[in-house]
Amino acid sequence: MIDRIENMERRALEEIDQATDTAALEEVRIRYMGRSGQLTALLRGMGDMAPEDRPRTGQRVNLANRTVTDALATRQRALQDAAAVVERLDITLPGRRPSIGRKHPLTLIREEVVAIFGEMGFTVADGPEIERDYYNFEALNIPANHPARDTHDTFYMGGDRVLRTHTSPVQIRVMELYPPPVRVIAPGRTYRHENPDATHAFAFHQCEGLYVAQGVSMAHLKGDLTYFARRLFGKAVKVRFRPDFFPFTEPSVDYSFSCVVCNEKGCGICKGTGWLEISGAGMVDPAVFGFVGYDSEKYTGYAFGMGLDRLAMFKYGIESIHMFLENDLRFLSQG
Ligand code: FA5
Repeated sequence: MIDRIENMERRALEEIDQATDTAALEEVRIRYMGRSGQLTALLRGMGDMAPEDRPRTGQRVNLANRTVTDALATRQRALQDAAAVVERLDITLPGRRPSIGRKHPLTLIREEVVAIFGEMGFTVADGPEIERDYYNFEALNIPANHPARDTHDTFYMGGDRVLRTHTSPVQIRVMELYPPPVRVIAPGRTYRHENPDATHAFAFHQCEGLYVAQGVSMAHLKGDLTYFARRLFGKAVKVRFRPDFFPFTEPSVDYSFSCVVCNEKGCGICKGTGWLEISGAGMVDPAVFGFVGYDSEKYTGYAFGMGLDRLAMFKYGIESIHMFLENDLRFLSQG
């Protein structure tokens, strides 16, 4: 009798294991545990058994009953979970492409500017965004009481630290470190207390340029910056140099491009003027050479500081400078 029970239990467990869906499992349950199931019949037959056999056989039947009931429940859960996964995993759906992102327009323009000046022999220099007053102002010939400080109001960080208002302090740092000749550009972020409009932001980007050697003249400055404009925008772009003033250059100019977006007809980007101011520039003031110990009788140099955001606006036809730092993916994923 015990053998019969054990065989039946083994068969039941095997069939439970082989059931591949809940309907097949239900059939197994009915076969063994249903009203006329094989195990049910055994349980029922206990009463007809000889009294001396009843305890042992009864125990074994009860054990088989529990084992099969548990196995049925476990298999039922496993089959239901598997069915749920299959429902969730629709293999007919097209795959999802991972988003790998793309370069920010300011990164693109910086790389292009670095490449063009690189061809012209300029290497890249760097300086801190939290700058000392001395480098941002004093050594650039802007003493504490100079009116030029008004247009360069900034965030004062305590002590003599300021958020740099332009990339020009990198000029001083480079000249302190290296004797002439030097030929560097220095792209980076700059800050000013500014009334924001379409072309002015309180955090923006400049690229400084500095070329000091014997015999550098205004003709080099104009030639190199004209070449740069044509490399970036093609031969059609015109450049304009107008007299300007910076305490650290003499003479000084402002450097503008004819608007390639509207062909000088006037648009939102050039504010209807047909021109876009890109950069300040000029011949390095001998007073600046005095701060870094360069001999101004022997060496001359030109410097410029161009707005990278303005260049990118121009190049990609972007109407507001503020889009660069808003991190709107609809803007950043174009192009
Ligand atoms: C300067 O910052 C000088 N350091 C440039 C310079 C360097 C002159 C070396 C001579 C020699 P300016 O304030 O004009 O100059 O700024 C230079 C350029 O930075 C501007 O032509 C413009 O393109 C950009 N710029 C200035 N202020 C902002 C601003 N708030 N938002 C966006 N771009 C700006």
